Amino acid sequence: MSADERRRQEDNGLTGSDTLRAFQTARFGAFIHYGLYSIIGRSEWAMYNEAIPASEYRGLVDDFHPAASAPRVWVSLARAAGARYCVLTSRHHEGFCLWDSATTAFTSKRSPCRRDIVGEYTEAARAAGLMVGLYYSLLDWSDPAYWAGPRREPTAWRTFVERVHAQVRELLTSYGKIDILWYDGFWAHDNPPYADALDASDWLARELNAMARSLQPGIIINDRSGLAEDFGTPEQQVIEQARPWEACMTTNDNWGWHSGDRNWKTPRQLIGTLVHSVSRGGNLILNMGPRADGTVPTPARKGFEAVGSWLARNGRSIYGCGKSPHLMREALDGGFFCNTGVWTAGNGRLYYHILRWPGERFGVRTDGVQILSARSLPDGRALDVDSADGRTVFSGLPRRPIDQLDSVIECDYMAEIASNAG
Ligand code: FHN
Repeated sequence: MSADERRRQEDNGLTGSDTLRAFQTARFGAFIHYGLYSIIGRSEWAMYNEAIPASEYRGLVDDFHPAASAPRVWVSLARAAGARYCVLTSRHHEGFCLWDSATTAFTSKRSPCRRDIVGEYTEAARAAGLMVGLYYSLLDWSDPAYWAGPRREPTAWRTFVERVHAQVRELLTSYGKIDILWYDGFWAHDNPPYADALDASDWLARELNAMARSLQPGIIINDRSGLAEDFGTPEQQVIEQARPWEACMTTNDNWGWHSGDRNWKTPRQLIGTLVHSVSRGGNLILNMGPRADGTVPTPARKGFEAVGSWLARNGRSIYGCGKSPHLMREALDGGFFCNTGVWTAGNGRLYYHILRWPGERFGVRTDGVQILSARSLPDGRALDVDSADGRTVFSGLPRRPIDQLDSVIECDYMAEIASNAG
């Protein structure tokens, strides 16, 4: 990474390794929850929620037939949505491995389709120029040692954890450069998900992550192995953290395919969540839960495409942007209850995201900055600006919204030197 690029990122408040900066610059990713549970079609928790015995659940392997193009379709949808990275569930809580693991026969490669889905996915993602992420569930409902736990069956637990380490090693040595390791499921079975029975030492997480970093020096790791590592992962809500973070969100109410779940988020909700995440200095990873054959449900696909067409017009107000160091209050007030909009900041500019159309002229509090000039995106049409003493009035806007979902005003500004007269 060039010194200029580094300096520009520092100006944008980005810190850490090159991958962490690229992750923060990317701001938007796609999550893919796919496994045997997609065959049942009652979410990724069907095995647990329906108390399906592992022996019976294994039978689903015979029905595992993803369409030949499935991983490429997921990746191209992520790309069309404007996502800059993606994360696939290589193994979810059911324990089924979507790669050619030598540690178990419970894999896609040993299923009738004989396919290495992780291999196909990482190849497609890299070819599409996306950062490559792998989700890995530490817990495994198909293994009795997980249910027994380390206190009752210490020997079986050790073998269980050894296999976890061996599988992570396979994922990080067989598929080229992996940028993001997204752990999940580090809790004990008896009171998921608020596990206090297990901690990082039960998973030998320190050793595991040291191994991951030695195998993949540029990798970034999330906070779900019992250790904080590189970034936080608030789930299903936008919660700001004082370090790099990424909100993870479903497109309906489930991560894995659920044929009865029609509670699809609207494009406005999806873009609103993205903008709110960035206005508070975080990322958003949006999930798709493909069906058994790997196809993506139409409402989810349309949601991703709507975000993509909005980003195609307004991307520079998101990529490389974050929280305004000046206009924090707006960001704080900006929750879903903001009156007109929220600010993002980056690349030396401020971006006002109008989420509720105010009409041809409106004001906004701008303590600490003076807006020098402004234009609407994507057409670059100049707007009239009157900015002084912490108040900015924009005028010359059209009567109707420029964009139904989020109209962006790009601003050049000057930070006012706080006078210590007060
Ligand atoms: O139990 C999982 C769930 O199935 C899904 O994978 C989410 C994604 O962040 N994580 C866990 C719930 O916190």
